[in-house]
Amino acid sequence: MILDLRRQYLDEGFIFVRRLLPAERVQRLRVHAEHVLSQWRLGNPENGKQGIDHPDATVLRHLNHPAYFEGRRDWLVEILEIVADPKVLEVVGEVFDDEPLFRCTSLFFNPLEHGKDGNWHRDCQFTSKSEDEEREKFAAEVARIRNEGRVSGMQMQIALVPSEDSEYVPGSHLEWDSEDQYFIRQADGQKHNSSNLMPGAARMHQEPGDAAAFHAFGLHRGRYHADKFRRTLMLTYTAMSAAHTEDYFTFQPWCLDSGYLDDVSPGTKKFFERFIDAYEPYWKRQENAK
Ligand SMILES: O=C(O)CCC(=O)C(=O)O
Ligand SMILES: [Fe+2]
Repeated sequence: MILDLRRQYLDEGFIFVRRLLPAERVQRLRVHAEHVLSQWRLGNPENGKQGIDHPDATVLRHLNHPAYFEGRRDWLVEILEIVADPKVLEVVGEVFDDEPLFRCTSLFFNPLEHGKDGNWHRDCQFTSKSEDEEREKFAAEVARIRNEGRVSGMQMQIALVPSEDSEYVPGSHLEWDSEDQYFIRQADGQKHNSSNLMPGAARMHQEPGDAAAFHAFGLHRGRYHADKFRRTLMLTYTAMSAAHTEDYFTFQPWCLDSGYLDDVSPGTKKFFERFIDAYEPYWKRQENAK
C-alpha cells in the first residue's frame, strides 16, 4: 500500500492518508494548537509582535518554539513527538525513498475577520526573484523527479478539525501552467489569482487526523474565511539528499537551547539532532553576523 503512495506522489504530486493520526492524538494537538495560537496573538516570541493586530492573519509558523510552552514542557514534547512520529515519518520516508529532514511546523487557521478564497500559487514563485529563476527551479525539480524518481520535499497537512479548505491541481508539479492556469496565477499583476475556475483543481475533504500531503511546486491554494473554522497543522519535510534551504523556515536556533530535546523519545531525539546538524552552522553564522 505504502509503495503506491510514492508512485502516486511522483505522478500526481499529492497523496491522502486517511486517519494518519488517531483521534486522541488529534484531540491533544488541538489543545496545543489553541494554546500556541492564543499566545501568538498576544506576542509572537520570534519578534514580539502581537498577532491580534492582524485579525485577518491565517498562518503562524514554528509551533515548536519553546517560548510557547513555559510551564508546559510536556506539551512541547508531544508536538516534537508528532513531527518525528514513526507513522508520519514512514509515509514521508517512503515517498522520498530517502531520509526525511525536518523543515518546519505551521498552523493554518481561519481569520477572525473577513475572508478570502486564497491565491493560486506555486511555492517556488515566492523564493525566486524572477520568473526565469522560478522556471529554472521548477525544471530542476521536474528533472529530479523524472530522472531519479525522487522528490525533494513534502508539505503534510493534518486537519485538526474537518476541513475542505485546501485545493491542489494533481500533476501540476510536473507541468508548467497551461495558458488558462497561468492567466489565473499570474496575469494582470495576479489580480485573478483567487479565481474559482482553476482548470484541474481538486478540493481535499479532510476529517480530523487525515493527512493531505503535496508537492508545493504544484498549483495549490488554501481558503480562509472567518465563518469557516479552520485548524490545520502543517509539517514540512525535505529529503536528506535534496538541497538544504537556509531561510526563515529553517531558522530555528532555539533547538540549541539547553534541554530542548530533554524527555523526547530516542527516535525523536535522533530526528531533531539530524536537523540541528544540518542547520546549526547557518544559525551560528546568523548569530555572528548580528
Ligand atoms: O492554506 C493552505 O492549505 C495552503 C498553504 C500554502 O499554500 C502554503 O503553505 O504555501
Ligand atoms: Fe503554498
